[in-house]
Amino acid sequence: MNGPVRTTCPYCGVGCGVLATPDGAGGAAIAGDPQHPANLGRLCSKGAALGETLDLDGRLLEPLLHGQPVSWDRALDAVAGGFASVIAEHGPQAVAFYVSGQLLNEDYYVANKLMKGFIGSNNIDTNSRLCMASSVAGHVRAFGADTVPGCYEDLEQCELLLLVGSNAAWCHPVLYQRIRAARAARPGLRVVVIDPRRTPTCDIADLHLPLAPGSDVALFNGLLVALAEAGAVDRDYLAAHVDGFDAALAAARADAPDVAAVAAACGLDPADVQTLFDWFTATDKTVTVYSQGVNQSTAGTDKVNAIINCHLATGRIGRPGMGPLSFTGQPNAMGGREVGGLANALACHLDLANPEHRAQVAQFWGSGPVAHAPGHKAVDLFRAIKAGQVRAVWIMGTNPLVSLPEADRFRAALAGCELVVVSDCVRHTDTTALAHVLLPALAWGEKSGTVTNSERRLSRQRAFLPPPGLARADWWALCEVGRRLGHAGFGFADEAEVFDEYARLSAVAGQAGRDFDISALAGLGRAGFDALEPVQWPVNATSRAGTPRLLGDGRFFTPDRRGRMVAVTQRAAVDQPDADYPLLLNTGRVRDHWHTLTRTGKSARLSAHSPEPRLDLHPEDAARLGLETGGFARVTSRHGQCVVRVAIDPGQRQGSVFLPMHWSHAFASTGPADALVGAHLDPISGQPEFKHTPVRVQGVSLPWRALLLTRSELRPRGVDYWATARAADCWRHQLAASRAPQDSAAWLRELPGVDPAWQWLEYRDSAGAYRAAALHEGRLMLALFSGRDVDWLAGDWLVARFGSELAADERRCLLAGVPGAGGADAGRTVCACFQVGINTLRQAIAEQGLSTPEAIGTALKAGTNCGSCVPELRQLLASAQDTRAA
Ligand SMILES: Nc1nc2c(c(=O)[nH]1)N[C@H]1C(S)=C(S)[C@@H](COP(=O)(O)OP(=O)(O)OC[C@H]3O[C@@H](n4cnc5c(=O)[nH]c(N)nc54)[C@H](O)[C@@H]3O)O[C@H]1N2
Ligand SMILES: Nc1nc2c(c(=O)[nH]1)N[C@H]1C(S)=C(S)[C@@H](COP(=O)(O)OP(=O)(O)OC[C@H]3O[C@@H](n4cnc5c(=O)[nH]c(N)nc54)[C@H](O)[C@@H]3O)O[C@H]1N2
Ligand code: SF4
Ligand SMILES: [Mo]
Repeated sequence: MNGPVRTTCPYCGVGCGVLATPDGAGGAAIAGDPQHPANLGRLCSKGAALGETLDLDGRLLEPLLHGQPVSWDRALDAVAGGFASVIAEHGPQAVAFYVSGQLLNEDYYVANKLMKGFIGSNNIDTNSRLCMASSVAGHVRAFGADTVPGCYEDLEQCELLLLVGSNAAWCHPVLYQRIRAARAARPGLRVVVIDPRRTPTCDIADLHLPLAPGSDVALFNGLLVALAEAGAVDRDYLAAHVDGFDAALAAARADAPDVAAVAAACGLDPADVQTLFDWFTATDKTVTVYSQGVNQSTAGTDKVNAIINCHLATGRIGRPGMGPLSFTGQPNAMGGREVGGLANALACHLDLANPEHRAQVAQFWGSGPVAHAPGHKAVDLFRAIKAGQVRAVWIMGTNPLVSLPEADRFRAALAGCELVVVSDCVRHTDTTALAHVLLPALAWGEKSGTVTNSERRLSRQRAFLPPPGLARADWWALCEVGRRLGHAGFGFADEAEVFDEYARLSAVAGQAGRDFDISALAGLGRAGFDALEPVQWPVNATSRAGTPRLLGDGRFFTPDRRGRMVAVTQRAAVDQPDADYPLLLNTGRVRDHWHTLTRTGKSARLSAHSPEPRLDLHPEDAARLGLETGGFARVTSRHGQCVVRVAIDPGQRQGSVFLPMHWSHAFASTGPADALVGAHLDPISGQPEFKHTPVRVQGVSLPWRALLLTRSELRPRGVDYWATARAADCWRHQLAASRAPQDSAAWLRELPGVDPAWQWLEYRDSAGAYRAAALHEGRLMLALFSGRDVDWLAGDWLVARFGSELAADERRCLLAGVPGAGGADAGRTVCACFQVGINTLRQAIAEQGLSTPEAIGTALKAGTNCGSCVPELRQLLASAQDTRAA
């Protein structure tokens, strides 16, 4: 047994330190790193389950050319040859890279250098365009650079914390836990959540403002007016450091003159608006956190500046416990911004529009001139592919056919592209299906390099597993293609050398007066790189230990070093509901899944919390549409449609429905939520509007329901609806159809991977129920429960039967549809760490009279490890109380 390797979690932008202890058999024990400043030992449910995602099932382990295994040499020759011929015929603008915030800084750096320096086009963009672009654009407008002023400690040191368009309880859980702990220790810390939905994050909120979708600019403009009227504006600070106050205030006044106007524009209770304004006015130590409810909007950049305006006007920026703080999404969303992975950015926060900066970078690289025109931004890049302007694309570390708006339209575009290269760790995704060349990448645990989190902290991801099969690092594949294209400057021996060059280039940026400067990390050598401790940039000659906060001295990164307030006006979203599409589709995340399910979908524990996609809607909308929890609806937008399970959720805002972004064609017949979402972009940042799609929702009758469990993975067919989730030792499929298969027994035997020669047990009744189980060598291979009365969530006891050989009495119980002795159905998992189901919880609450999450913890352990389920425990307690009261 080896000792623990200190590394960093590959999921969200919190960037938690992880201790991984390899077990010598391809797995590892996972624990939080008590010494990492981001998490101080904590992990959330996803981080804690990392050990379950390390196996090689479904991995891409060799290069494929048109689906056939080939050597790396042949695959790389094909990539380089294909790119070279397109460039020769159509010029460098006809090729592109589409990369990802899940790459390491070293991968990102090399990709950017190859495209911008040597291929000579700026056609490299990243999925961070879908994620952080509005924050970047807002920062640049206000600060002159993409500067994140604050740090995580500010969340604990403030007295007022606004969470705007952030469901941190589920999406940045360890920061949420830190806030919760700080609030418990210091009841003076007030929390306000600004989100159209009542999310689990509201569990710690002193005030929740369920604003009308897209109305954030009006709210913060109203706040600016209120600050001015209350005399809370810091005139001395503005005079010394910031321009634009008068224009910003005038725009705000025109928009949101008083509380009544704000309440009307935002659909809020005026008293709640007043409370927010009073608290903000009275509290110096205020932090405003924002995330995708702000960024993913056609007014995203304006929303960011409306928020920053209020901090600039009060001088609350870059000081302990004060400032705007955008939570980054992916593990290296921040790093991608730093290396210049966006089509309109240059490396190291140098300015692409500045000819001197471009010349300095080209000189450092020894490359040809860097093109001055920005490249295609994500959505425009896929439009350019559709239009035949971009003919060769290399997609790396992202699954755009699930995550881009108008996903189905772009699927058709990619299908028509001359050369599609995809680097991924996973063999089958919606995007790898269209690759001409597939390159096997190292996954977390195997790859090595650095990532940067939401507070500008660089941490090492360290390898603790050997590279499997022929998988190689992404930076290596990029270098090999660079060399094959005949370019010097790609002879890096390892990732430490890449990092060293990156750190040296940042010295050029530092000397040019830019904020990003990690020059003190140049010259570390391999050993120093391996020993690198987490550190916040800038880290240079004057701040060798790193920099927790920036901008506190009132010096910004504009040419005159003054900050800018930006006049912004509330704008209606481009696509508005109408009689045909009367509801608004909001999309986002669930607690235990990550993006397109390629990783969390491997974990039974994580899949148990949300085993299938579901459409959440408000009880009154549901009643009007005649929909019930567990039923089905067709959701139709101007771009696409899907059939999905329905769940009634009083936390939805009336008129809004919510669908998670995670499910792809690989996991459910529903397909990606993004097939429905229109590609409307923020005019400044180019970020798409993911949270504001007009839709129509209609009930669909699928009375035939089935729960199918299979030992091996399969994609059910011949039904109207299916969703597949990993379970312990089997796969679990929820099925539904408008009517039963004509011959259920035959249909079942014809499913892929099912062997009619297995030993079959079958049961039919007069009401149309059909149940079947198939055994092979004493083991359960498949079980099906179908009929009108099948509870769509039941079956945990049946799943457990796949774990061992079946005893004779268990065989009898199988088709009875009830658990055998000692096996109550725990129901859908609520606590992922201790596998506590909703039925178990409800029963214990009722029978033992439990009334607090702590009492539940004592009785069942639920909620006592990562704490991610505590908001749901509280909801269960509240609904139990309602039941008792009724
Ligand atoms: N569990 C989990 N965690 C994750 C991820 C994951 O896939 N799964 N992904 C990571 C990534 S890449 C990202 S970017 C982050 C995203 O983290 P978040 O931004 O916190 O997550 P989302 O669910 O996308 O959206 C946040 C909230 O915005 C609200 N919202 C919608 N419209 C509006 C509006 O007009 N105004 C306001 N104020 N709010 C609005 C939504 O109701 C939603 O609750 O999460 C990261 N963490
Ligand atoms: N409707 C809707 N759509 C959205 C959003 C939303 O809120 N609503 N959110 C948007 C946001 S914020 C984001 S960040 C995107 C995320 O969307 P994507 O980036 O498309 O989603 P992932 O599933 O994370 O895709 C990452 C892929 O890279 C692979 N991978 C992981 N690590 C590596 C590596 O080191 N190298 C290589 N080569 N491959 C690797 C994984 O196997 C996976 O296939 O989705 C966006 N789309
Ligand atoms: S909070 Fe984010 S970084 Fe930390 S363990 Fe959870 S997913 Fe990983
Ligand atoms: Mo993201």
